[in-house]
Amino acid sequence: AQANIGVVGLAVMGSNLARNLAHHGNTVAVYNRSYGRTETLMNEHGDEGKFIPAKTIEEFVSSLAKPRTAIIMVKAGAPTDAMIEALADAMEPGDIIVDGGNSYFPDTIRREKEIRARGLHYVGCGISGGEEGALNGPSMMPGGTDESWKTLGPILESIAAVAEGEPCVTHIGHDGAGHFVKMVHNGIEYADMQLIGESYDLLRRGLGMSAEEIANTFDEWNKGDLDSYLVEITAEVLHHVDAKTGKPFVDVVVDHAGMKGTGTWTVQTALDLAVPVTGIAEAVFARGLSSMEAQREEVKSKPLAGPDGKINVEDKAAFVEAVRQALYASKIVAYAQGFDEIRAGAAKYDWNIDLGAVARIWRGGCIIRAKFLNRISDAFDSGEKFESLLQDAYFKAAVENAQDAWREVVSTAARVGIPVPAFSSSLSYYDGLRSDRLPAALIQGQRDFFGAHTYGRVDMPGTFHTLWSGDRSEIEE
Ligand code: NBP
Repeated sequence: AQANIGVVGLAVMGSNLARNLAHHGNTVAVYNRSYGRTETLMNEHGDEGKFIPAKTIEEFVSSLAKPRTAIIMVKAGAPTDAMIEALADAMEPGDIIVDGGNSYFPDTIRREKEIRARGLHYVGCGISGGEEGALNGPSMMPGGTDESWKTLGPILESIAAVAEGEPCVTHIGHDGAGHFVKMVHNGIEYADMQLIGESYDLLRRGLGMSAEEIANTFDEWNKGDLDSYLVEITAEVLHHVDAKTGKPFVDVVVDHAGMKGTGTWTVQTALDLAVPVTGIAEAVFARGLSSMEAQREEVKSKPLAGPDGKINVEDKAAFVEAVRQALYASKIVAYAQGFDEIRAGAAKYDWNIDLGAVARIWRGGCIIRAKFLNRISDAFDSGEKFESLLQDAYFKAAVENAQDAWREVVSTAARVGIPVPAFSSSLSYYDGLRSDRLPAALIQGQRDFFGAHTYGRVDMPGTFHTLWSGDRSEIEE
């Protein structure tokens, strides 16, 4: 029997994806650079479905039915390039190469062009959900040609997570669109995690609640508007007790947050597109600050003065509720910003991206899956016209209702000295958007003064410059 799909790279992600494909009736050709991994997969899981193991790339390609479709799940960067090259050499025009790794979307755009020139299809496909998702149903964001989607779509739909009866996969757009959207997904994930972290800090350091009490609070929050995978696992992490010391697990973990680059890419790309993704940027910077070991060590020996972080409130429960509301409002802003970035990327790279569909495929399988994504897809699908998600009736009301609590939390945090960069930058963004006049007018004046950069006037069309070093009369450019 010939395989209808192949997987190249059988480390944790690839082998789980191959098993998921086999569980859903696909015949899966499998290949790994070192045959040991292929043998392990066959020995441990070979009886779970139909696999065709291959020792060489040529054997792998010849076991695939046409159009041959292969998903690459190897280390990002040079290994991915090497496998693409090997597959393209062995395949024929019309065949489909899928990169399921976390590739940087400009690389995907470049590779797609090169592979297309050789008559093959190249699909950059973002896959979210980690190991568990790969095995039991990820959320997938494929790019590539419409023609490749005809073959690949049904295969991916067979293994995707299902949310409200719909598979969590859609054809995002051409060339790098899928990896672009996956990148922004990860950026939003950074913001969401940072916001949850700030909430925890306010409750733990600020209110003096125990890890267990906060775990219970997150369990409660997970039943309402904040119902999401990240809030759920936050509660689990906080409930967990370290077996070695009997202390809360969170207290024995070194407080340096790691990162692999997708958050940084999201912010770099947003800077290029001039889209203010402040929540995501602050989340990336906060991870950076946490890992500035030398500076933080220096402060331990030579403290920088400030308040002690204790929040003294009479009604603790009311403050906990205020934090919940601040978290929800800030989260709405972070998602609104993420979707702004997707919209701007689509405009720049000429992708036709259905934002409602993006929200729908994020409802299951992926790390940012959350009930609230239904609200986002409803907003985009409603046909209502808005530039910012914050103008959608539901989100507008949600943020307006939460804003007193949000302001209270941000000002309290500033007063007692607890850092809330994502909460406060999201609030500033909201106020920036609300402002009738911004100090950008003054900045235009400064720019015109030192660099003759010109400015527009509020009362007439045109471009103007003031002769600052002359008689200060105004000239029209
Ligand atoms: P790794 O990223 O750890 O890569 C290991 C695989 O790459 C092995 O199959 C290895 O083959 C292969 N490989 C390497 Br390394 N260099 C190679 C080369 N020059 N030629 C051919 N194969 C090579 O695996 P992973 O954690 O399963 O992730 C796979 C992809 O999925 C990555 O791009 C990752 O970013 C992405 N991803 C991971 C997650 C996650 O939760 N882990 C989630 C979403 C996406 P060998 O066995 O012969 O060494």
